[in-house]
Amino acid sequence: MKPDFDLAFYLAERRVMVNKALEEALPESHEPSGQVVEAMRYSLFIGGKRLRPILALAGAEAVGGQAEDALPAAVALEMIHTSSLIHDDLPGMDDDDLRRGKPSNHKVYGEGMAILAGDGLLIEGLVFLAGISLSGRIDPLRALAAMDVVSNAVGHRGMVGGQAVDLLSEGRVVGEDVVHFIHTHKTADLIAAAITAGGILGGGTEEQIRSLKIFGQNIGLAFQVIDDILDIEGKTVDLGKPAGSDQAKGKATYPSVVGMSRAKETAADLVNEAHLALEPFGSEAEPLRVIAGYLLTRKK
Ligand code: GRG
Repeated sequence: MKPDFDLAFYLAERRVMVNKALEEALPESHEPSGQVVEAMRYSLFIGGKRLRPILALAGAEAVGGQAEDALPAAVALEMIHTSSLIHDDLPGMDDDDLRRGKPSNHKVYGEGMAILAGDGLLIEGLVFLAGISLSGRIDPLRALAAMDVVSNAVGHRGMVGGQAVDLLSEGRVVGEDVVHFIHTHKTADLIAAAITAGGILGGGTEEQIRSLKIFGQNIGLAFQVIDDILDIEGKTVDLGKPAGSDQAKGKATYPSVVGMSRAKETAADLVNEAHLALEPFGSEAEPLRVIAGYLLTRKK
């Protein structure tokens, strides 16, 4: 690790960049439909670590590109991620009242408007991805490839599929293979897509993009395993969502299937694998290396 790399400073600076781009991307609306935009903005701006957009920017930098090359994709990723959080909290899904430390979207705007806010953010994310091709700044084939990577990670081959198996597994005894499937698709696919899309938009070679994908799949899975661990060992005030809710709902998680100590070992092994994937990269990939290490110690 570069001794002078300050992760807290890097993350804070990147959050400012992402939040400014999000504010420009989704301003308040005074149209008759303004309330759905208000609901979209509510969940987008009440908090959030901005992990996926920051990873996209870091992916572009890792291959020698500019963070700005990946900024519209970063905006899209945060919108899509936030849409999934809104839908995840709905009574028909996880039925959670708290998200990002504030009442869930449907608790403020009602179920119908929350469904629309999620739909609106999902589609707006795709609008931003399509806009990359149209901007003329990026090679259109690379822009299309980034859109392909992200949209595949969100649909039934990715997040939607993982969430479906998550729902089907609630209250049932399942094996490690099923939890692995859920976590890979519900969470890791979008995280891997963020880093891969960043690499594509930053001008990475095929080999670099392949390595970034492996890195992303490993830290994405580690992220969800740690999320499971934090649900047991973390505090609601840090998490911004109710601690202990996985157990209360009979969710399939790593600690429930392999035990807490193996879950922790698994997370550490995955982060090691992720670091190995970055071996061919130089100091440009330092932010990704340091973020991977930070995931193991995060409290929220
Ligand atoms: C495509 C709209 C849409 C829905 C797909 C509801 C659903 C189907 C999927 C839910 C996926 C989901 C919520 C997975 C959990 C991923 C996860 C660990 C979220 C928490 O991410 P953090 O900690 O949250 O990065 P912040 O708030 O910091 O952004």
